[in-house]
Amino acid sequence: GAELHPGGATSPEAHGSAPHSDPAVEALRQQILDRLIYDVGGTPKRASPRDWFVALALAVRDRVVDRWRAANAETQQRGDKSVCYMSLEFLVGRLLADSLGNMGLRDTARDALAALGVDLGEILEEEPDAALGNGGLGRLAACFMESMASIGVPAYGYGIRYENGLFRQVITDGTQHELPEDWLQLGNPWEFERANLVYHVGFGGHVVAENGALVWRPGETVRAIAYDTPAVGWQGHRVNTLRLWSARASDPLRLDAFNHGDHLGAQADRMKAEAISRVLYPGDETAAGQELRLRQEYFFASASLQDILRRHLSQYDGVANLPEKVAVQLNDTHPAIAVSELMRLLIDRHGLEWDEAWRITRGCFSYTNHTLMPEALESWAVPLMERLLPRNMQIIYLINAAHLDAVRQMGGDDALLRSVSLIDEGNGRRVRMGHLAFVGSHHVNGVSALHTGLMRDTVFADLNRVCPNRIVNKTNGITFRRWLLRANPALTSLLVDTLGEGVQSDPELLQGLVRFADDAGFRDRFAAQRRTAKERLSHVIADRLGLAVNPAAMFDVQVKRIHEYKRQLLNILQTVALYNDMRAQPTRDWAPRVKIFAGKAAASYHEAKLIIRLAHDVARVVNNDPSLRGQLKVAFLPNYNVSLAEVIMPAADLSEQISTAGLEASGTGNMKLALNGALTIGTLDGANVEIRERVGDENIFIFGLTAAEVASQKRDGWDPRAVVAASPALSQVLDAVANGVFSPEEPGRYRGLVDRLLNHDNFLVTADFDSYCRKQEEVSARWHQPDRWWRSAVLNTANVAWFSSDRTIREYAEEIWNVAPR
Ligand code: T68
Repeated sequence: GAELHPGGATSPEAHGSAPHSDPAVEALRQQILDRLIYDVGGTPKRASPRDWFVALALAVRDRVVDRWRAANAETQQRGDKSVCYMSLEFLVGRLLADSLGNMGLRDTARDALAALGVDLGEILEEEPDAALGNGGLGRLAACFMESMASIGVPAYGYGIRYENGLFRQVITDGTQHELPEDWLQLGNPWEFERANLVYHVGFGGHVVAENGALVWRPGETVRAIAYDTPAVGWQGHRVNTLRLWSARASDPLRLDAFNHGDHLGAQADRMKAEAISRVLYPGDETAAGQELRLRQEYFFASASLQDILRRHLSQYDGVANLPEKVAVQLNDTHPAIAVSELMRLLIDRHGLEWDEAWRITRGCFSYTNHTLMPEALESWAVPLMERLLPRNMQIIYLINAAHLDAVRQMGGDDALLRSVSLIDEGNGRRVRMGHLAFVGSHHVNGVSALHTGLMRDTVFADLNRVCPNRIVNKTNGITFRRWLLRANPALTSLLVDTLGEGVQSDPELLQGLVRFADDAGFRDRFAAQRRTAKERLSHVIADRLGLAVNPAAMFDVQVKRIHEYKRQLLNILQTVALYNDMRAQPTRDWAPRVKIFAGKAAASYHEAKLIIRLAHDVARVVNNDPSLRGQLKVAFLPNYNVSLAEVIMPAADLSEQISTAGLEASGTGNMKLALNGALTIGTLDGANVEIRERVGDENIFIFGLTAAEVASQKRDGWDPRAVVAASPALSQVLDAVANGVFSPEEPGRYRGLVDRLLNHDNFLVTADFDSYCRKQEEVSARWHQPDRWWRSAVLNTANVAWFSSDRTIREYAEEIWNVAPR
């Protein structure tokens, strides 16, 4: 029936079952057909694009599983040490293109589907994004999983299988609305439910003394069920496991209540238990302050540690050698409760003495810090911890007592003791999770050189004195397989033609491009490949926004979570200034620009949501002003996620990395953009500093206050009003915004926003404004000299190989985990 063909990916005549002449293609074609018929329950004639997606994914998964079993068997048999990467977020995105690419099956799959009358490109679009993360922290975990498999580090990723990932962002009249993300609605072909891998996680209740030992009697028990997804490395050499926990109630139903007619009440306990894995906490850089969040953290930390101990004891006689066999990385403090939980399991369940348990615990853990912003440093109220996790709270007190004793032995005074204590006595009593993670780990790392330095000098300065040499730097990286080879096939083919196939496996070969930077012919080819990507993005902008943009214009891109410290506002204000200038001098030879924004704001973050609104209000005015003759366009693309990023990164000419110096721990979008040939305009913040070192000062646009200058300006006090008064351009921009030029239907909409800038300006937007605008003029001038522009672009791609997450993982493996990649 024609009505069963809504997607139209297939043409009914083309389901020929004639064998393909290439045996590899034929084998896959047959496998896809089998999966379609026996697993999806479809027929080629009636299959929807979604059905084909599932059939292909299952066919690919079969092949992955063979490698997976082999890798696990080998690790077990050799007794190799493995890494357990504990993270509340894994922002993996889509998996089909990644698996095909890493398994070397892309062309085979394309041909096998073509033989079935189906277009691979269309099928790839059927896969929903696994949006199990907020932003950089979650995406980093996903890149690390891919790199660990690629370079042969045996690893498990441990996290939560959220039924609803990060919310779907819908913009109506410039306002963000959050809708639930339902990625599992149609099932998930990648995962295996492990019904036999179930652990019990307790909450509440009491600690009682029994036969001289303390025993925790939880008031409530939730079951954690494992779902495994294979993480395929480059060329399929190794396949690791992403193990995500789903929460199930111990008693699904109170049958007596149900039979008495209380149908909802009978399920209340179940709803409460299962809420743990219902939604990803959509907070970015803000403390949660929510009991459910703490339940999530403990739930996955406990289940993961029970799993690690079970696996270890199935192979070894005891736990004494655990640190030689397992390295547990805490991705931020979200899993930090694992420190006291491992102590609890070792002492209460496995009968160890305190000192031995502590030796093992500290031998296993290491902790990555991703932010120094005070409001983002996690802490939990002591009364909440006592109620929800009474035994863990006791253990935390004991850890703290030993820790403070040691500090006293070193001659620490009261101020030092207060500052390094796991309990903050200043704001009610709260457990400092960063301190717990720090004290319980053998290494603590920052994610860029600048950030690590600031850790040592500011937030962790006292702990660093007490535990010297524990803090190390591990500058972030990205997987080039996804962010170059897959996202940018056009540029990749040019790189392969120029540098050879090897560049796909060894990013250091990108260095070979340096000598082509002065080759005009090569620069033209480089620009031409990027033009392909820009046309693709132009289509997306036209489709989603109904906005026509000129692919020959400079694509000026800022894509990331919306946050005041990331200063999308600075970018928007500069856009307004440029708009004013263009209107004042309509005949000048302006560098045509498309300002592209994308990003989500936390649902309760009013200031961030207002910034989204302002971007839309400015876009409406600018995009509809005929006097600009199309020289400036503003596009805010809704619902930024990994797959949208894969379209944007290859198409950007200018990468905006303009956070207040000292506040962006690293950034990873900056690396993706530079790798694809965008020039960066940025502050000396996070990894921008290291990008500059590699691409060279003349190929990056640095502006603004340094982290040290920001700190001293804040310390000395400053007056944003004086700064504004001294800048005619900024005064004009702020007047326009404050007086409703962009919001005539509600002239006061941005009064508060402008007042905040004039009175506080916590993120130094006004302080950096003039310096930013001057730098943007340099950017425009460079754009007018295409030879120079494309030379710089080529040198960006050529010089950022170091930001491969393979490099980052090798450093972790050698300096923190003590595991040998194979
Ligand atoms: C990011 N952090 C950093 N946090 O902001 C970024 N936070 O500089 C860095 O490159 C990246 O981590 C990787 O190191 C985040 O993304 C969160 O998403 C987050 C989520 C929940 C609570 C707090």
